[in-house]
Amino acid sequence: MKKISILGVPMDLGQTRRGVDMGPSAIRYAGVLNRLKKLDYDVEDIGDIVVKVDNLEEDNHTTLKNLKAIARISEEIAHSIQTIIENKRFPLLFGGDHSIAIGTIAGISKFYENLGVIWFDAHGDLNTEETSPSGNIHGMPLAASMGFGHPALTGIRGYNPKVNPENVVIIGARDLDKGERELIKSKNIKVFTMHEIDRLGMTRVMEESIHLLKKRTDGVHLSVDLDALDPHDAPGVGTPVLGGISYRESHLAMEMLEETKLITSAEFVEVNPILDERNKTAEVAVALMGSLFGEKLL
Ligand code: 4U7
Ligand code: MN
Ligand code: MN
Ligand code: MN
Repeated sequence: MKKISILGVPMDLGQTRRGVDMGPSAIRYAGVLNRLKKLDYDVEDIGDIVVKVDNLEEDNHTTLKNLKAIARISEEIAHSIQTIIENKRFPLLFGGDHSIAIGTIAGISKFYENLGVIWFDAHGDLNTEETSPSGNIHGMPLAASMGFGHPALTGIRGYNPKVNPENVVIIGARDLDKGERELIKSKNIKVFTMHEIDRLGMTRVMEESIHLLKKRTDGVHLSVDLDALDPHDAPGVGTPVLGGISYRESHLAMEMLEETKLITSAEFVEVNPILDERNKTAEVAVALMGSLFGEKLL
């Protein structure tokens, strides 16, 4: 695909640290447009989804924070994505917290019989209302996309589930809650934890992930939470966890995905400029996009 549409989602309602809503600006400021144009893509920036909340009415029937607002914005994200794909363009989203993935995947999955998802993250994002220790919806988007969780989140666009657990690969996990571990086991979800990355090396982890998804899926969404990387390389995130994927390993992963042309949509989330060091994390995100879209040294 040679045509890319960029969509920003300045959403911070899925968690409680301020600043992640500035992620899309920080990523643009880090020069993403020129970087992709240099690679000969037809790139259009369609701007940001409006995340406007007049009064955050709390729903007394749930412990989920900002549920109604997130559900509404997810519908809008899904709608915008649908237009991008109908126009035969590659959707590239900038977050915002990871709850945006509920809307992204809801918009994408209608176009595929068997959508695959690669989820780079320190976390599983597999919580539900029952298992979540925090009530923060950014810890739930992968569960919701597979049909587990509150109906207001699983039912975006009126159908459910969006992804089959067999078509999901999580890479970089090192912080999972009890309920997430149980869901991984009961649904047999493929997870390459940091332990596997250390042991097998990123090359084999990516080869296995690609092999698994290639034979089963007709499209693959790439969801990159910048906290998958080690906080040393990506400090500007709300929920950093020590011992993550290195800058080089993450590039290798993007390069291998580029070689296979497997990826049909992508999002880069959880960049928080307020917690960052001189926009470093946004720059890392843009460098990763460079590799994902075919930047070569020679
Ligand atoms: B992110 C957490 F409890 N699991 O649910 C939760 F550790 O999108 C963290 O991956 C979730 O950054 C992190 O609140 C969500 C917590
Ligand atoms: Mn995370
Ligand atoms: Mn995440
Ligand atoms: Mn986070």
